[in-house]
Amino acid sequence: MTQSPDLPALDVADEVRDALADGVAVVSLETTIVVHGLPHPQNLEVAAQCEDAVRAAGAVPATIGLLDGRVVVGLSLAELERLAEPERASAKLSSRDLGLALALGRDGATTVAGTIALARHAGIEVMATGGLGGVHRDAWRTYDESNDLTTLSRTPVLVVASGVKSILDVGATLERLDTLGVPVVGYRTSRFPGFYRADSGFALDWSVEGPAEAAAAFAAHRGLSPTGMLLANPVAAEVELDGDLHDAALASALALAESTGVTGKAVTPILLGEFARYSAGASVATNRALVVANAALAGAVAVELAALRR
Ligand code: PSU
Ligand code: MN
Repeated sequence: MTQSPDLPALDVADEVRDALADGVAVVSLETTIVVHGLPHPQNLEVAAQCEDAVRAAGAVPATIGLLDGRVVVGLSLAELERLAEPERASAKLSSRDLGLALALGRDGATTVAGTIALARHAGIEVMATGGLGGVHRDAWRTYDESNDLTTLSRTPVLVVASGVKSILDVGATLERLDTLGVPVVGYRTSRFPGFYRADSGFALDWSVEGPAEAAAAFAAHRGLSPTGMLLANPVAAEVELDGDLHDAALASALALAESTGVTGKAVTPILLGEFARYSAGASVATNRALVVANAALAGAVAVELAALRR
């Protein structure tokens, strides 16, 4: 096989490389949630719990980020801790930023878009996260729509997420995914999950009842389309954020973003931070639980996908 001379060298951890060579299931994990999405030290605890959940399902975790001028696929927890050090000021890297950050030797955490772009190069077909980026509420004016959507539309990776956060325009996000040809499949639900809440208020056309069905759906989709797929896994009822608390925290976060006038990639971290502050950490507890559950589900689906290939 001839490789493009411009294809960046990926620093793939031995365990991940062996798994890929042997057809063992691998799940990629993003790092923006660790570096820019969750407060310290819960961020590192969650990262470790996600890796454990992937392993418990029988798959190998591959946490992705740029560290010391290398694209690392399979960061160790020690490396992840370094990446998250505040002094390092690791950048938030979407797919368009990867080449620049690599060439200029920057450190960076990858978003869903950045992670799936690199996962695809590494040959990893499943990724887990908390929430997908989406269309922001004022996108009609700001054009602020996450690159997660367009990158998912041209990257054949299955993303497991609990929908998108209510800080976004959920309906517009679903419409954009439709336009982009990305299937959205509920996991044991016909309602689109609302991240902190199990039901965002929007219905889904498709649902699957287990990991084997999810794997079969993605395998069939991939044979017919170049896009990725979103497997939408609702947060468990026991850890859902209270409905009234959710609505009040949302109002406060939106007001803060409006009054500070932030734009671009700083918007999502500001909204998430205010949500956590307002809910006195309740939103962080919910966030933790759902991310780990998504890693477990991604592991189970990756195992089924690996079995289909054999
Ligand atoms: N949604 C969350 N938590 C997060 C993110 C999204 O609930 O941490 C992160 C993810 O890494 C996602 C990124 O890919 O934010 C989207 O950022 P932007 O809207 O700037 O594309
Ligand atoms: Mn944006």
